[in-house]
Amino acid sequence: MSGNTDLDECLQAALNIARKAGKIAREASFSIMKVETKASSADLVTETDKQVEELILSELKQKFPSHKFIGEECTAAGEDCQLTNDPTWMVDPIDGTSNFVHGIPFSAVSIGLAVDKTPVVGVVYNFSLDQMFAARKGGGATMNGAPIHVSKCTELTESLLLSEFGSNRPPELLKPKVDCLYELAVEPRPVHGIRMVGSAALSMCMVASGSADAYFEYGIHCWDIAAGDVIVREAGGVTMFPTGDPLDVMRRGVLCAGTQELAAKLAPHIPKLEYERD
Ligand code: LIP
Repeated sequence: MSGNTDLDECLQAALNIARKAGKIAREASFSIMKVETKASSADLVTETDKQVEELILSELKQKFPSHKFIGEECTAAGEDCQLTNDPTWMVDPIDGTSNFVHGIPFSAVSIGLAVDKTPVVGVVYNFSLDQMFAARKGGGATMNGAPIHVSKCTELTESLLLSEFGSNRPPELLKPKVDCLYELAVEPRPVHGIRMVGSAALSMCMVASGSADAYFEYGIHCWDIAAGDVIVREAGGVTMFPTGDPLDVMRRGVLCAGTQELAAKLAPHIPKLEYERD
């Protein structure tokens, strides 16, 4: 329980809805898509994003009528995006829409629930690979029902990192990100590697399951990271704002890592950027 919220009931509902939503997205991935752009020419949306979000929100609203809801596509269409202390669901119907559009099987339905502004339930479903990541506060994190754990890596020179440029790329935002990746990758003390996998939610799940050691990104939104936040923490990892400040899901940035030591070594390399809040 978290206050009056039954977290097991919420997790079970999120799992059922994510599976149903993922089936629709997986089937749509084999058809011709109508692709539109949103805030920039690299910020994509398809009919399936909208259809899947409608399904997820209507099912959640029916089951939890007293809760609040934030959805990526409703927000893009002008609906309010406000996080209060009330139980609030944050939904990204297809996180990794560019991958989805280009046929890369690495996109996910992401459903998170926050209470008192902190994520307490998270489900991330890679519907192409049929990988269901899930966690609730105090219950550990799982992938397809089996426990997952972060890596124990504490050294940048032994780490595999994930990051992204994001879809909004004016020179003043892109340049510091490119410079930061250069500094981390260049000899004589390079990291093992830096990958861009195209989905914030799945990047966080890769950290949670130990295949990546840390992930950071600016410009993402609360619906990209709410579910991943609780999954990483329940898998034993740490989450924060990229500067090392406590995580605020509305502040448009995240750094997560398997260990606090690695996060502390990585944070000073990341530029200090501030986006307009969600
Ligand atoms: C995506 C994020 C990704 C980011 C993209 C985009 P979407 O979410 O998961 O990390 O780099 O720009 O925001 O738009 O596919 O749901």
